[in-house]
Amino acid sequence: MTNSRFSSAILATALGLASASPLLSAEPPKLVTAPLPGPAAKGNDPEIVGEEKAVLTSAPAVPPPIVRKQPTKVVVDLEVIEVVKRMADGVDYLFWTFGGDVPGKFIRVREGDLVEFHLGNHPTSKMPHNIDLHAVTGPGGGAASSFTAPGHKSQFSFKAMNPGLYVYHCATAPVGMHVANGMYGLILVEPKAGLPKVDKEFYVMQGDFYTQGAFGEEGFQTFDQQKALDEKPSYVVFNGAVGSLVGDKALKANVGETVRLFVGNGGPNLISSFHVIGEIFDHVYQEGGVKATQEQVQTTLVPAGGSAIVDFKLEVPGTYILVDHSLFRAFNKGALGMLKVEGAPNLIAYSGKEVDEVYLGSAGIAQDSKVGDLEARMKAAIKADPKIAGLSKEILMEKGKRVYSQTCFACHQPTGLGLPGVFPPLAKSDYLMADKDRAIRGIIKGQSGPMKVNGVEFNGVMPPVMINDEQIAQVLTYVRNEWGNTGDIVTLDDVRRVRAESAHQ
Ligand code: HEC
Ligand SMILES: [Cu+2]
Repeated sequence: MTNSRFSSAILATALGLASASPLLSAEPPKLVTAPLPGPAAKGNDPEIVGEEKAVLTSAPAVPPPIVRKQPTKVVVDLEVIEVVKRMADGVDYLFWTFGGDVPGKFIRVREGDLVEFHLGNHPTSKMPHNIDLHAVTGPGGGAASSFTAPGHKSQFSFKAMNPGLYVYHCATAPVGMHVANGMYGLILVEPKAGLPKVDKEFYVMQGDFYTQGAFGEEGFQTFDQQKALDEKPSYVVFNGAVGSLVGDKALKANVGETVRLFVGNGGPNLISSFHVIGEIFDHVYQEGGVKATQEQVQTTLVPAGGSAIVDFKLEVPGTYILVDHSLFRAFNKGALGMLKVEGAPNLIAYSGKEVDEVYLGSAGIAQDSKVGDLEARMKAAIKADPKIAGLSKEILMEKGKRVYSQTCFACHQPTGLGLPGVFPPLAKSDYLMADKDRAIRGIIKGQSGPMKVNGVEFNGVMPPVMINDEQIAQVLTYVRNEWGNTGDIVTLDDVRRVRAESAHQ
């Protein structure tokens, strides 16, 4: 029953996407059809004075507190971009991001502000995206008004009526997949009176990730729908990657300072038991509300699609470890960060030695070790040698997998099984395996008209795929040797020969 796991929503997106990607059709269709409402449509808000551009920051930075005493119009300009980035050392993933990083940019406005939101979707995106801000009062939280095709920009406005720390996320179908790929961030609507003054503020957001390979398995990793359905993540991390808050990238503060953490959880599935080893939260604003509802807290729950604000004064120098206290996530899946506190020892509060290595060394976090470093250098050296790179079928396969998961998977599905009646399967496809040259031609020139795959007729249109000859060789080597297929390598020469031949026809 492999196909039962593709909902009709996924089908709809796959179909929508087929026409939405600029790489797949000569002319990107206009998915945003209605003219966007101009300022006149917003209604006149007599409270609003002036206008400013929102300061947006990447985690762990937080925009400065708002000192303004009156509401204003705040223009937020946020760009969705799909980027391949490091998930762990030696492990890459195609993240879908709000602003280039996971989590998305931190947005800070004041209660009563009118937020004019501009959402761009980078032209290189393969997918349409939108944004649902939990801070918005209104159906969909902005989702319907912000649905944006690649290479387009949408605009909508909302009044930040309710103060609090809110999650925002993409809500384009399949929503779970967009969120699982990193499409979330935080927006703080500061209460009119502001939050109590602290010395340092940081942005920490947890997320669970589902890759085909197990934790730490090297290479480019693609999204695993089944693991996501089963809620069995291979990675649980803070700020989008294993080790994003350790070593040089640790949060830094000094003894005597009070630190506030804006903690979010993008999910899509897990609830976080957020804890800082060696500290007690002086205040917790549970679930990101504006009241400090608890004092002296060890661990606070952060729901998927929710947040918490915590603050604490630092009395003792040393390294404090941020974890999801579901501890296998921390020590085996990446949900671990550090806060390094400098200052004079406080022998009354705490007498003795503390050792980071106890927490990290045994956890096998490769990026902190010499071995990890040497391995990375060895890999770089091998990669740089074209003879080795070109000869290895495994490398071709790996590169092909990458092309596949950026270009073909949306139609033929991550499993290669296609969608019945719409996209033919590549897994165990007799049609694919029967004729190598025909497969190359199909990618260069596109294919349409009736064809029989494993005895089943398809009559659709596959537009020409705009990838270079090397990528064609890589992706065809991959699909002809994956999912139970066994074939030979498709070489660059094969592709060039077919291209030359078909140019004469
Ligand atoms: C926009 C959706 C779409 C994308 C993207 C796409 N294909 Fe297809 N593909 C199709 C459709 C539809 C057909 C069937 C065409 C027909 O019925 O004539 C097809 C047919 C095929 C076939 C022949 C039938 C079979 O199952 O063996 C192969 C091989 C193939 N595609 C490979 C690829 C590869 C490799 C990529 C990525 C480089 C790719 N496709 C990208 C939609 C797509
Ligand atoms: Cu999205």
